[in-house]
Amino acid sequence: EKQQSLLLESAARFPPPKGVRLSYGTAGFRADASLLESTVFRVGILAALRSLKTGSVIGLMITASHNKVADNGIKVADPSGGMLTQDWEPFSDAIANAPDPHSLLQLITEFVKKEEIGFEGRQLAEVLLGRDTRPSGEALLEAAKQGITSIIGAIGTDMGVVTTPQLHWMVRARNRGLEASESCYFHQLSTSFRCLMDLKPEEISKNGNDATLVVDGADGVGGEKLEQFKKMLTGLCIEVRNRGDGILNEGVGADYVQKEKVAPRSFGSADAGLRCASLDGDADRLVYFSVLSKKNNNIELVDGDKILSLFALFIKEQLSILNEGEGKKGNDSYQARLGVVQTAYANGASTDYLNEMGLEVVLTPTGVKYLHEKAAEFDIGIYFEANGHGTILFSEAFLCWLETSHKTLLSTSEGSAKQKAASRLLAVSQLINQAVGDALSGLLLVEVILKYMGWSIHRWNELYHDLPSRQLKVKVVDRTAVLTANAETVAVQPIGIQEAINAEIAKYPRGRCFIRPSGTEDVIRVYAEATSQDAADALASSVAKLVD
Ligand code: NG1
Ligand code: ZN
Repeated sequence: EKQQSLLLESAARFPPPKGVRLSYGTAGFRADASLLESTVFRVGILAALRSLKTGSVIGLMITASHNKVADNGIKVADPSGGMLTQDWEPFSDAIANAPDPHSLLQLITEFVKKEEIGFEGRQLAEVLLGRDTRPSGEALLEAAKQGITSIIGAIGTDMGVVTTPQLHWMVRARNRGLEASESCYFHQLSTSFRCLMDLKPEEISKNGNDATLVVDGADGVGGEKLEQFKKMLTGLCIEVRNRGDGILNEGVGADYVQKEKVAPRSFGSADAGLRCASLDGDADRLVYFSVLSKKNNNIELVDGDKILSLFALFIKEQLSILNEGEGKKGNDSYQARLGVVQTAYANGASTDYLNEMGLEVVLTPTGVKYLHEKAAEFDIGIYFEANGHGTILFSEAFLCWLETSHKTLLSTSEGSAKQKAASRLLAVSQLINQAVGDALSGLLLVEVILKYMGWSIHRWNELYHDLPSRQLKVKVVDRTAVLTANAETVAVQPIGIQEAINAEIAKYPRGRCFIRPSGTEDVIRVYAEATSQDAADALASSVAKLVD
């Protein structure tokens, strides 16, 4: 009773915008910030319910990532620190679009019953809240808080301005009984980074790549945090540009750099040859690049696929050091299953390269929620979207084995190659964010591996040569008219469109092309690949015409 009137009363303060339909999409709700108050309020309710249901801390992040500054959005972090379970997405869509407080209350009542959520008001539900640097963030965070507290017994804890991965990390930490503060996050990352730096081969430490890393902060939260964090990092020199003086994501950031393949604002030919990296607006994406000397603004792009390849190479090497000579005995050895997960946007050359390495490569639909889920099936699962979102997941079973054998190695053969390999893998599992893709932790791992290999960014980029590709977006009246299958590589609707696409692909040697509806924007995306840039461009634009 009391609960019902509290919900009705607070919902009345957040009427939904008229004539707008919102959907949870690839990564939570996103729209122009002015449309989002009621949605964010309602997702606050959902988060409180999720916390009651799971008996764990839940996270809410207010961000629109790489989208323009006027947009905003909200993502939910589940108890593990990962994305909200997909089972709850239909409910989130339904409540976001409920026309009035009464229909909202009805949806909630039905759902609470169906999910058997205890509602005595005695349990304590807690939601950690974070936001990026968008000016609309503060008001939206307040709306989310009001949603949370309209469930009796639920509280919202404001973690302030944080990166998306920091918030996910904090949720995971809290649910493991650890302290969830920014300083703990920085401490864990810097300690494991230091450990990996100390474990690099001696002969390499002298001729490695010691030049400064120049980072584009996308004028968002990531640049700010890195500027603060870099003081805690020894052995790595970082210069952060685009730290928030310019407009967020405008001509800057990982999305811009990866899609346009040009240098971001404040980078130019004077930086030619330097090792540079770019974060996105909420610092969950990372790409590297190097400005080419001759033509201004042209870059050599080192994208998520290549970060994935570098990580896979390093992990595979450590695993084979660990397993050396263990094959036949089989007593103490553990055949760790190493797998990599990509989407259809992965450059074909990267998939070939990973296959040649003998790795198991799995393809999933776009969206970290799908990649993460797949990667979690391996002992060590590495996933990356081409756009730079990804991480490495370690299974509990493998970590447990690794810790035990590391202890044994320390007592029997301290300083041996095997002991060092085990230390490195343990440090990687501490450094790389286990909750979600994290540009800051990914950046530190890239840096340490480059040092370990003694590689420059150019040497790294030479791992394989990207096939020329082109991405286009086509504005359509109804993007839901396109339905896909086989990890989005085939369009099954509208009927006949795939045949027409195939006919275009057939005109180009090594041509590959697919279309899919975006989950974050009102567009159909077209991706094409071929042996020359002209061919990739032509293939993309002829398929874009089919969609239009
Ligand atoms: P959509 O709009 O569904 O293509 C985009 C990215 C995803 C993912 C999400 C969430 C591409 C082609 N798509 O999704 O990979 O990062 O945004 O941010 O880059
Ligand atoms: Zn992002």
